[in-house]
Amino acid sequence: MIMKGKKGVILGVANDKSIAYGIAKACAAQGATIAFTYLNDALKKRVEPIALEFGSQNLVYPCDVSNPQEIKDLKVSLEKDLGEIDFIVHSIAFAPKEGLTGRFHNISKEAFDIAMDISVFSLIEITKELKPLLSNNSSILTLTYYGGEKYIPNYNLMGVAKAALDMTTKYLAEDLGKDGIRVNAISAGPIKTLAAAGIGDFRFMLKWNEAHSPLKKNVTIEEVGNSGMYLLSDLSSAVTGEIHHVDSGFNIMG
Ligand code: 0WD
Repeated sequence: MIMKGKKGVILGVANDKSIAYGIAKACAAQGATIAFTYLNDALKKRVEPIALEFGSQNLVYPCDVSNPQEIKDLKVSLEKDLGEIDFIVHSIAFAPKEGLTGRFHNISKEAFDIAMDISVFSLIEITKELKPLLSNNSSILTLTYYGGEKYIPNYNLMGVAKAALDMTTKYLAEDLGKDGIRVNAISAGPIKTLAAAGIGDFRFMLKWNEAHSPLKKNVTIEEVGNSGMYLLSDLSSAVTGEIHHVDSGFNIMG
């Protein structure tokens, strides 16, 4: 029971295909207490049964990260219901459709601002608001993708956002290390989820990854979940600022 006694919050479960669900499953199996958030009422109906599955039916809160007040309210709820927490999972990203298809130079400022706000700045804001609750042996985890390191067809605006998220992870890690807070990212290989459905020709991405990775397979949310659990647990107590690839090794290929 590696996570026994650890309490935390997971943001970004949309359904049981979400990467955040895989992380919750791995953490719950190792004894963690997990609070969940949902984006809106439509997703609330999906997240509540998932919370129940992990015995967290009283730990489900709304949080649209584009609304600063909802992040502040989340802090108040977590403080009341959990007190001190040991981990945060940020598994959230969004870009308007125009940012994930077509010619890159046509992206509007409005789309750019939305993608950066929801996919990058939210990690900083959540960290700032929830920091008073974090123990001095805690861990923050976000989810990124290789399209922030190298060109990937159609990933476009989200690639720029992930590059910013990768550096945000590193600057946060340096800043928060002195407070006993580690900050890491998992760079997951492509997985068919709701968010992935928005990316043009995603099926090709899956096939390409499978064919060109050393392990010759795509990754599952269980595999990302297990690696996530490691980064949230004391097993990774000397690891921070890391972009940990869980991608069947795809990123090493030339
Ligand atoms: O191939 C993939 N699926 C990969 C995903 C490969 C590598 C990384 N990732 C990343 C994504 O970019 C994202 O950061 O993993 C993270 C989780 O994505 P996911 O598990 O693939 O997708 P999904 O199950 O859709 O969860 C993302 C959720 C949203 O779902 P929808 O589909 O409704 O956008 O992020 C949440 C929402 O639940 N989200 C928000 N949460 C709070 N406030 C907001 C928001 N404003 N916007 C989206």
